[in-house]
Amino acid sequence: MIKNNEEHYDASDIQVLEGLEAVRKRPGMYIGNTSESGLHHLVWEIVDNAIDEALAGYCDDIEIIINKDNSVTVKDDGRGIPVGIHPKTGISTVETVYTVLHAGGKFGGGGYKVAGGLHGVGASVVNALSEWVVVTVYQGGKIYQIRFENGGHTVEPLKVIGDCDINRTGTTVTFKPDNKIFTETTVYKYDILKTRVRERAFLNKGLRIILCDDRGNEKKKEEFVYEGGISEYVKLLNENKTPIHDSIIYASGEEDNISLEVAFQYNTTYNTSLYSFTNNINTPEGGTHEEGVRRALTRIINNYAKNAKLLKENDESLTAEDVKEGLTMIISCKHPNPQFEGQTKEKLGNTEVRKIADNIFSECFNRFMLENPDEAKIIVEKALTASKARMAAKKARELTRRKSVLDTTSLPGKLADCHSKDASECEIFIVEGDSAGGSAKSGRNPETQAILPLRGKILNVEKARMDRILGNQEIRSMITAFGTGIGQEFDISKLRYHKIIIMTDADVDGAHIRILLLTFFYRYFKPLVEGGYIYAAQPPLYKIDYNKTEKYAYSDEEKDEYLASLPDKTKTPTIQRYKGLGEMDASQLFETTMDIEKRILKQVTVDDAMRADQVLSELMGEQVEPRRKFIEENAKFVQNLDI
Ligand code: 1YM
Repeated sequence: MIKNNEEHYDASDIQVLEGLEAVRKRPGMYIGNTSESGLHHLVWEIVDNAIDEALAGYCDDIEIIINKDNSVTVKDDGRGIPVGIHPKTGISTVETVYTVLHAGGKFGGGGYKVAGGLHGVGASVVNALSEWVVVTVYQGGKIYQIRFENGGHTVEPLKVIGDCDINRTGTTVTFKPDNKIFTETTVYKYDILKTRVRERAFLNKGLRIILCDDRGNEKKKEEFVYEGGISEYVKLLNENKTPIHDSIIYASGEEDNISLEVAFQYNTTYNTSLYSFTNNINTPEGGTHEEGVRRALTRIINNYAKNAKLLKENDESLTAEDVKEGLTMIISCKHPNPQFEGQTKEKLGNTEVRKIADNIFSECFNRFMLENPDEAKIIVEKALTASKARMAAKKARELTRRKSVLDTTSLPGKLADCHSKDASECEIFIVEGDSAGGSAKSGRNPETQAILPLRGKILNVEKARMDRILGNQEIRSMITAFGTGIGQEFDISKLRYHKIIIMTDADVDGAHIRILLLTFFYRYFKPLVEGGYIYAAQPPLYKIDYNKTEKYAYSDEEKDEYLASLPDKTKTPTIQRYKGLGEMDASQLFETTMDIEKRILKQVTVDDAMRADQVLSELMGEQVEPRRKFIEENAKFVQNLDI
């Protein structure tokens, strides 16, 4: 009954393979890239099919196993992918789902559902990019299996391989990513999978996902299930912050088949951690679900403030900016037909959602405010304080602008600027300390390299508002030197250097200054971080003199390797450990750390904005304990600059 590809190789099969071949030719179009994130993307495509089955109400448990050979197994206890012949393709539905591009749930025509990602195209994409895939289906008391190899070629068509309990149903998929496609790495990282697994468990209240790592001697196994859903997520995000009220406020509802859930709580910080999702997919650029909720949040807090006379008749209304200070919020929307917009398709575009989100959220939040006057007052007062600070910052900005401190025409005195005006070839070194700054100034290539020395530690922007930040001299120097302006005036086209290079000592203090700078850049110059303009210089840790040759080592391993490679140790090498940049003279500093030909630069990247936000608020925020833990664990030189 089930068609065997090898026996009946016809035109439609050729078409099928051409489809998968297209995926192999341009994998980036389907999974973003073929580096680490693309590799992990494969797992989500399979897991999301299982989650869809859970959302449809047929599946409770999902298990993900990283196997010893770095293949991944995903199991669910849903209905099992249909095994019958598909009317359009004439082959089993399982095989169709795994070999026909753009198949997925939709092609059944059965008004499919709330999946995100590739909307069911995923299975065939994973198959196309795998060395082999085995799909097992438990259905009607039988166990079916099919095997694909070498980018989606069916080598063993679907057949019954045994019997099972009639009540047992589900799908098990194992795939091994093809190392001809994933040339950079085929090794799965437990922590990357864990973050996303946990996120999906939060977003789907009650869903149980088990994650196992069968590699290594000690097997790992964790279970993720959150009966409290996104409210528990907010609780976790605020774990290292100090909430200003007890409740995690929760709103939910459904209108026209579109459902919305919101959970939030305010904390004492000045930052906003707002994450929105549509069909379990993160929408970092926001969209109509976010707009609706923000609009309602601002309106309700304003109305409450006016009614309670916390805001006087003639007072300026609270703005959306004011009510988001210290806000931790998750918005999760489920939509049968989401339209994603924007350059990276990370913004929800459906216009009808704005009103629906506003309605659902305002009804629930209004009720909360009326029923909990104590908490309502705390929330309003937080927004009022933010509003006052905003006005003070505006004044400070106007004042400083008049004094032309933020005016790019008068550069800070400490800046040794470069001659070139072509930003694309210009770089600025932000240097710790005046003495290293001096060496850098005399050692640099003045044509393209500018030096800005910083005195001492810069302000921790995580713990200060805009008005104080603008009052800080070191920060003002940077803003002026960069040329872009800050806040609403930010204009990336005015950036004066396409490389902003942090150059600090290779010690704990240096690491601290670097993280202070990164926090500042991330919070106030995010486009510079996202655009890849921020770098960290890597000065050497050791100078080794041996037999009249000098060698610089940038890590302990490199030093040890070099020492081990020395042929004759009758001569003793002299090892100098550099404690600070200031120990190098101008030419050494240039040669080891600044010379375009020889230096090592690390570009600062943000793979995961949400994690970066968490790490920064943990590290730089109010609570001391997480910071102490981090410094203890990272007291050496922080090697990995991905924040
Ligand atoms: C470990 C991966 O793929 N589970 C899964 C997939 C499907 C179904 C159940 C399913 C869906 C439907 C009906 C339906 C899929 N089916 C299809 C298609 N787990 C995993 N579990 N019956 C079963 O959507 O109507 C695509 S995915 F297209 F065949 F319906």
